[in-house]
Amino acid sequence: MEISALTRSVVKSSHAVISPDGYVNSNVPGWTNCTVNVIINEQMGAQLCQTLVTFREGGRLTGRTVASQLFCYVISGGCRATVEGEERELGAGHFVYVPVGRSYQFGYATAGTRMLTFHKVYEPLEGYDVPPVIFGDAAQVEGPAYLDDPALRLQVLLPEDLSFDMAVNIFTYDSGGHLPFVETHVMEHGLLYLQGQGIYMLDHDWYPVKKGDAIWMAPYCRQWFTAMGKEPAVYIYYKNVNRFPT
Ligand code: UGY
Ligand code: MN
Repeated sequence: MEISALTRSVVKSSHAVISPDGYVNSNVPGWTNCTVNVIINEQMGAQLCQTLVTFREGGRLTGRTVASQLFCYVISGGCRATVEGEERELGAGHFVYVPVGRSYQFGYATAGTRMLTFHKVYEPLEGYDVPPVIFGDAAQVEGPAYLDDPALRLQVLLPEDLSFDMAVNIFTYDSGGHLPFVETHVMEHGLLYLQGQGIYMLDHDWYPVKKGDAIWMAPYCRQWFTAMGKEPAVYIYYKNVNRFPT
């Protein structure tokens, strides 16, 4: 029999690794007939929120963004998104950016559809409008080599425009590919593995990680990753960007 007192999850002040074995569901008003796992949020010291939503038959997310903007990415399955009256069918790899002050609804999902969400309080920038609603498909986003290393490819899903204060990128590492140096930076990350496996170093603790795992990295958490195994390792991650350091 498996020992139920074991987990790979770790929560520290500078980082967290959350493996799915510890999930406990949350009820979110307006989000019905679905399982919601709040994986990262301010309770652990983060300044972003990251959730994983699994739709049941008739599942629906309905609401209006207020202080926080919302980024949704369909991991598997499909659903219909309506943002401020604009309607789109979404499949795996499709994403939607919902700026502040917009109504949204996600519904008509096939049972078992899984969606990742990132939420961040929007910081306006003088001279810039609030960004528009964006619908996209990761398969259509180019993935050039990262820092000239052909083993690493980076897809930037949101426009690199100062009106945005968050970025969401997909990072693909061929097996054996690794970050070229230990990053130490002011930006925060929330991250979910979409494929593969490898070893993440977070503040000099070493973690085996794989598809389904999530990571939170606080500002200045030292970070390095190498991919292992037979297929590329792929993660999607959030980063706060483009604002004056206070
Ligand atoms: O954008 C980044 O900071 C990225 N290179 N960090 C990471 O993957 N841990
Ligand atoms: Mn980084």
